[in-house]
Amino acid sequence: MAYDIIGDIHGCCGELQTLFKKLGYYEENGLYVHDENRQLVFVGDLTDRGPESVKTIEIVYRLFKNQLALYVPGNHCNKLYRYMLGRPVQVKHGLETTVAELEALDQKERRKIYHDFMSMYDDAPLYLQLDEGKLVVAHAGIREKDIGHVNKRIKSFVLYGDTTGDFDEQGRPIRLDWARHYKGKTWVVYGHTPVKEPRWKNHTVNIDTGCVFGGKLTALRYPEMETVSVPSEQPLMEDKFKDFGD
Ligand SMILES: [Mn+2]
Repeated sequence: MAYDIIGDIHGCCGELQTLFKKLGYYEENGLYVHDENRQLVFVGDLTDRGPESVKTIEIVYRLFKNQLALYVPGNHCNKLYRYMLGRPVQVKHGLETTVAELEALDQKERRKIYHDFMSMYDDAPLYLQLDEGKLVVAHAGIREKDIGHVNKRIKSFVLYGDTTGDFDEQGRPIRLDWARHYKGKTWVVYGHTPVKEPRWKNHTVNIDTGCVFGGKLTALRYPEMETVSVPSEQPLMEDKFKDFGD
């Protein structure tokens, strides 16, 4: 099986549909299909900040339910899930846009979105091991020694990344550069930290090219190991991109 792994969407549904077409998928009965034996994989963070989070959930859910796509959760998915469960989460850092979209729906539509998103989240693994273990897809990455394992610490790393526990002056968690020290042969494809260009470091690729911040939406074709991007329709917010200086 070949895969098209899609980076953080954050409600940028127009760009997602443009990317599907560029990758050779076409619409059929509300689904996106490909004539070759390829499967879509979503690296998480479907919603928040962008214009169409609800529509993005629906498209990804339909693909997932029909076994046309795989999905792993991101930190924003985890928070939306906890919000839907009625847990006391802070409706900020982008969640407010998704909540506003949900509140604009009538009760029946809202119930359907809750059901669809929560059932997909419930059925998703924390991260994916594909191609006989040669490929891992994990939202914020994973350490080599943790591949094949799941516990609370690994869950926090995979969803939130390699953080110090400290925060910067804007209140954002300080993130460390795990990929720089990654020595595994397994390819790790991930997102989470917006970068201007896909970042190749050792056997890792960060495909979060900050679409919601005016960058682009990127897919990685596996096993070809080629990236395919479409430009963002959102205004550019230069300060949201991380420059690793490499
Ligand atoms: Mn993200």
